[in-house]
Amino acid sequence: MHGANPLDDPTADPFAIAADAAARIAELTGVERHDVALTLGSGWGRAADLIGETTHTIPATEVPGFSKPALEGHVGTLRSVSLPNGKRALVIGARTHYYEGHGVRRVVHSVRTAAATGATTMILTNGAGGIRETWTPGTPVLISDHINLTADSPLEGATFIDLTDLYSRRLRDLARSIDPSLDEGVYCQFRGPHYETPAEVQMAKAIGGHIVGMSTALEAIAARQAGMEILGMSLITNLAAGIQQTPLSHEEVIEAGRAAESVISALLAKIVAEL
Ligand code: 8IG
Repeated sequence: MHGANPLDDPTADPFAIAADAAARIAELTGVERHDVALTLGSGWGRAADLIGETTHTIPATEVPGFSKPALEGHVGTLRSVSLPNGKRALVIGARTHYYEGHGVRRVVHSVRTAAATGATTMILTNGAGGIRETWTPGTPVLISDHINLTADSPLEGATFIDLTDLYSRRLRDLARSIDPSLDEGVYCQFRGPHYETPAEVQMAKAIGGHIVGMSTALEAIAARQAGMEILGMSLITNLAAGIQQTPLSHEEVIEAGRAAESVISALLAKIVAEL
């Protein structure tokens, strides 16, 4: 798709554009319906190869409303994957982050598109900072709940949506049936793209947060609005600022992701096989 993103027209209907995107995916893949969708954040990319057989790889730029990834370490493709259990997965390697400044409609477009393809389960993964000292870099953690610190929402107008059990207890239990050592915690979505100050990390801890990141919460809200069941998982790639004694670096994050990738991707593949 060249030129302007249709989502940048404020009078456009984001759900109509998601329906267009889903129709385009069906046209390019010949797959009428996807059952589950996965957004693979830093460190989780290998899961795309492990969950099943990729039958189609689509550059995100071919699908209405999607844009090129802003960052190294992020992949700009959508994949249709045939799972061993006969289901179909849509793998989203093209996350738009809130900090890119294109607005929340662009951030949640992949989730709305996944729902429009028929997906009823949304798996949201990310790389994130850990507040609990016992979580060394490379630890995967289930997201039990979130605190949205962006002061924004994908919902527009008087759309009141209940967020109790936003991150499905059933799916968390299923994940723990595969790896009983999985811990869980509350994810705080900060706006970014700067990492937190140590004082902000202490604030997050004081208000009940355990994980700090720059994605996922807004996407989860949109997924709930679409009626999907949500599994959230973070890969702790670093301890949050001030919890670890050394400064944070993007290279460190990429490296921790790379080191943990095969282990956590295999874990995620096992979870997907049980859905
Ligand atoms: I990877 O420590 C990763 N993403 N906000 N803080 C925030 N986002 C992150 C961090 C972190 N690590």
